[in-house]
Order: sequence, then structure tokens, then C-alpha cells
Amino acid sequence: MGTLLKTKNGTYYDHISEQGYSRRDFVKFATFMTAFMGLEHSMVGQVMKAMETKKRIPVIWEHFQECTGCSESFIRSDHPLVADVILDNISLDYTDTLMAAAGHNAEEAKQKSMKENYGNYILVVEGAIPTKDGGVYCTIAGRTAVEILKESAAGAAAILNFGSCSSFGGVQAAHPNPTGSVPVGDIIKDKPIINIPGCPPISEVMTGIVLYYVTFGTIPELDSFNRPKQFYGKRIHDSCYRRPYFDAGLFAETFDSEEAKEGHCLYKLGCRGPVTYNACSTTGWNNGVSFPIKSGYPCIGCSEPGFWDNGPFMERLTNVNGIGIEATADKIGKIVLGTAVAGVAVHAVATNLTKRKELKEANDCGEDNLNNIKS
Ligand code: FSX
Ligand code: SF4
Ligand code: F3S
Repeated sequence: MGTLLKTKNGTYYDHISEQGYSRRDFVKFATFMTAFMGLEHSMVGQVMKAMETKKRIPVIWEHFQECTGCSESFIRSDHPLVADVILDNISLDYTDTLMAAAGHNAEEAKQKSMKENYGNYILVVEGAIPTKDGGVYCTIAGRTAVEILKESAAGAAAILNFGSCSSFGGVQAAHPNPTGSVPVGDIIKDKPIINIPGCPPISEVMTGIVLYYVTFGTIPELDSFNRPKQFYGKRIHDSCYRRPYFDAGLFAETFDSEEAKEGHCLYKLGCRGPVTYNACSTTGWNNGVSFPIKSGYPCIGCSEPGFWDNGPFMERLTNVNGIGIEATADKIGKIVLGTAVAGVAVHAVATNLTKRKELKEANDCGEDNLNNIKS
């Protein structure tokens, strides 16, 4: 786990080596992350070069109204270097959850880092910000979240909102939103903001954005909700392994049915996959091991704005955007099969399956790159 201000200077690769990782680990990590970021295989060298030559970017990580699931997701990545790149190598100058220091020491370290790195650090925010009654519903050391956020944002080069709470308000902002919670973007208007929603988001996606910034010195292309397109450009439905069942009109009616076990579509059990943009069905969680639908539970749309109010969960959607009808699941299956949408959707599934395969190969072939890639 990260130690406060341990990695003050040096490149990412210096720190990766310091942590005891081998060159082989580094190449495997770079290969995996390049594929994960959706970049061409030929870009592995550039990613490695950036990590070998660029000094680490300081990260200040604030927590406001949330459950800390985003941090949990982040540190529990199946890929050991994913968390270590941020915690030990990109260097975490302040996070009240993970840092070793506490109280006044922690606060002093944060103030020092923000001053020294003014204009250059990345601000990561987890959690929404309550604004009602002067913001009193989230205070840390006597200061409101609004006050702390404004101070931390002032010297940030960019803000990464980790999770649906800081991105869109999340559970706190659900009706009737008793504390007047808002996302970061409602308060900070003069900084580049990247939303990385999900409740929580996939850990490799969080690292992928930081690594992209490190490699290219710029933020990736965003959609209309400020989500990076390479991870949020497709619907869960577009690459879901249960999709052939949807297209064939075969649906599980209950969770404990044989059909559910066999892989029939969970649409009738409330799946939000057709209206949810996230990478879960393409990349999977925990190094591709699984994701909610694969575990037998419908997608609840956790990366979409206002998902808590888009319920009740476990009840089927009646209106699927993009397909543009209100109909029963059976009708949707038939209509998708019978229109041009089918062509687009099948193509998307095929594309995403290719990406999934590439990721697996990247994971397997990192070692080969030791010989093939000039560093
Ligand atoms: Fe929110 Fe993250 Fe959900 Fe929890 O911090 S996105 S409640 S998983 O933890 O902010
Ligand atoms: Fe998969 Fe859900 Fe789409 Fe069915 S509705 S194919 S379970 S994403
Ligand atoms: Fe969330 Fe749906 Fe993925 S619930 S974790 S976006 S499958």
C-alpha cells in the first residue's frame, strides 16, 4: 500500500523497480494496459517509454459522500501493478483512506503537496458533495466538503471523478436527495473533468485513464457525460455473452430457473444492459473473470446518471433507447433480429469480442514483448 510522499521524484519505472517488480512484470503490465486502453498493439512502446521517462504526477485523492467502494475496487485489482502504479508509483500525496499519516500530519502533507505542485497535480474525487444547509452534511475536520473541494480543485491540472457519486451524485442524490448532493461538475466549472462512473468503476479503467494522461499528456476523448469514450463508448448489451439469447427471444423468467443458469437473457429480470454504457461486458472485472450479468444478476445501470432513481431494480425496462420502442422483451428480440439494428449490434458484439480476445492475448503475451519491443 502507498506510503505518504515516498515517491517524490523519479519515473514510474524507477518506482516500479523500487517496489521489487521485474522488467518482465513491467512489460506485461504495459502490454495489458495498452490493450485495455483500446490502443493499437504498436503503442506498447510509447506507453513504456512514457513510464520510463516521465516523472510521476502527484495525486490528491479526496473522499466525500460515498461508501469507499471505489477505493476498494481500485486496490483489489487482480493485476498487482494496477493499484501499485497509483499508490506507489504515480504516488498518492494525499488520501485520507489509504495514506499512512493521519490528522494534522496528513493535512500538512496535502497542503504542502498542493502548494509545491500547484497547477500540475491530478485531483481524484470519490463521493458526492452535499450543498443543503451550508453543506453541513459532510464535514472533515470542521470544514465542509464544498470548501475542501474548491480548495483542492484550485491547483489541479485535471479532475478525475472516480465513481458514480462524484460523477453524477450517486446514491446520495437519489430522490428525495435529503442533503442536496451534487456531482463535482456542478461546483467546479473551470477545470477539465473526467467522469469515470460505476458504483464502483472497474479498477483497470481508473488506472487506464491516469496512464493515458501520463502517456499522451492530455485527457482522452469524452462523451456527452464526460466519460472516456474508449471505456464508455458501448452498451453492456453490445457485447454481452447472453446477447444471442436476447436476439433469439429467449429470456430467463426467474433467477433460480434452469434458463438463467444456461445463460438466457436477463432482460425480463430487469437488466439495464441495453441502456448502460460501460466496459464490463467487454473487459470483465477482476482481470476478465466475471461481471454482474455473468454472475447471474442483471446490470442495474450503475454507470449511468441517476441510476438509483431508474428503478425499481429487477423489473424489466419498458423503453429501450436506441431501439426506440416500448414493447415486451419478446418483441424486442424479434425486432432486433429483423432490422438494420441487428447488423449494427452484431457488428458491435463481434468488435467487442475481438477486443476481449486481444486483452486476453495481451495478458498472455506480455512476456513475448520482452524480446519484441524496443524499450
Ligand atoms: Fe459511490 Fe465510491 Fe458507489 Fe461507493 O467512493 S460510486 S457509493 S461504490 O464508493 O463513490
Ligand atoms: Fe445481456 Fe442484459 Fe442485454 Fe440480456 S438485456 S443481452 S442480459 S445486457
Ligand atoms: Fe454496473 Fe452494469 Fe457493469 S451494474 S458493474 S454497469 S454490468
